[in-house]
Amino acid sequence: MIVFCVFLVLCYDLVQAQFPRVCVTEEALKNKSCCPLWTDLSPCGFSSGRGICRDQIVPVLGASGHLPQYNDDRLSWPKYYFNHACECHGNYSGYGCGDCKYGHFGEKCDRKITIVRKEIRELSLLERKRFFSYLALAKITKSPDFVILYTGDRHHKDTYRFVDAAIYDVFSWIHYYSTKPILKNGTFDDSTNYAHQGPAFPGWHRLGLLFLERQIQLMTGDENFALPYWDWRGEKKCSICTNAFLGDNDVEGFLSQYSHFAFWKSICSGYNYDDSYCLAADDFNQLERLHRKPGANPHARSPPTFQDVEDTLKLEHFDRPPYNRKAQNSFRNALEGFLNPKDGITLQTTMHNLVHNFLGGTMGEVPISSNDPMFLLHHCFIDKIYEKWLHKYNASSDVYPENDQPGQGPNECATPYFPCYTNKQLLQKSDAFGYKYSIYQGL
Ligand code: KOJ
Ligand code: ZN
Repeated sequence: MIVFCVFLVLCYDLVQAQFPRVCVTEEALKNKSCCPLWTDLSPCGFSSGRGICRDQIVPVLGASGHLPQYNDDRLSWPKYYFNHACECHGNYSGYGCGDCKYGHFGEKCDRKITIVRKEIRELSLLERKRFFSYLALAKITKSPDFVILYTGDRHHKDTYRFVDAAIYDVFSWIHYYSTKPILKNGTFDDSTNYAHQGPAFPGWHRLGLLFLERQIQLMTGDENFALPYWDWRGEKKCSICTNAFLGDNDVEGFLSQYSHFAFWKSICSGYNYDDSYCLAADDFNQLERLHRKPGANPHARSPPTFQDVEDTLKLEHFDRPPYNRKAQNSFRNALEGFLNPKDGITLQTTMHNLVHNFLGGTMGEVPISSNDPMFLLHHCFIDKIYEKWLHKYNASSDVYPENDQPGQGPNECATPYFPCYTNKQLLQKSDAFGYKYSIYQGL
């Protein structure tokens, strides 16, 4: 009993929130309010002109009329947890307006920097070593701002707990949490999720990369830090799966003991039950080491070709009905990899999905794939192709479609990011977020 009480007290202490740490105190959760005090002691830095605490932050629901039947805590994000949040003025941003918009720096957020994301083989030896060192640091540094949620029983909200996590693991958890099946009237629907199989896919992953890149900039003080990408076009095997880069693997698939990520463990791995959120979040011994088996999957022997990328970019419609994995003539569905980019008609595994399957192991398992830093390099390249498409068709927010996918409406918040970025807001060129891509091999 005493042990149990101590456990409860400890848990209580840990109840801080990806959830911003300061917004999951018992009081903040009870009031559903995330308007933290800035150093001037006013909520959202109101007295210093940084922002204001607003209610009714919950976005308009998507086109679907049947949404109220869902009882998923992520639906209409972040409504279940918060209905008061900061609205920041000018270039101020972040959950408490204490940070700057992406691409802006300085006390007043008036210094603009555009960083350049390069192909990993374009980095100098020093830049590459710095990248690996920053990742190592992000894997062992407790996130100062965010905590993660776990539970063994999603039906019972009183079992939900918030715990500390490393900066990299917060990023990884965000992807995990977005992919769990949707709870509808007490049963789980795994035909859809908040980050994939719909028009939110490119913008959702863009925001994830921005989030981690910014967290690393804040952790290191290196404002010029940019994530690298891996241009996998035309590769027959994985050229960066060497110990000087992302790591070799043994016959079982585990990363070589001489590689940078040899002893990384995957958060939320070990179990994948529908009714749990990251069951083993606080049990390090249950977690799997990273593994990969590039080229071993007979259905995914090699990554997409140069022509596949060209063909994907020829699809001019951002997305098409039914706005899911069955969509035809849809740039998004070809890029995500459910659609043959050449004919725009045949449903088959291509592009983004093919690279996940080609690498296999951790990268091939949707809920935990983000634990492998290969995810960053792969998704940066997917984001580069998305960026090419945005420029080619001079596209902006207004082409983001109304659709029925939960959490993927144009005015819904990308789930579970906080503060809110609407899905349509993430359909705009990368200069709005302070970064661009190097030209590499003609792309
Ligand atoms: C892992 C993912 C993903 C797709 C696949 C393969 O994260 O989005 O694996 O389909
Ligand atoms: Zn994903």
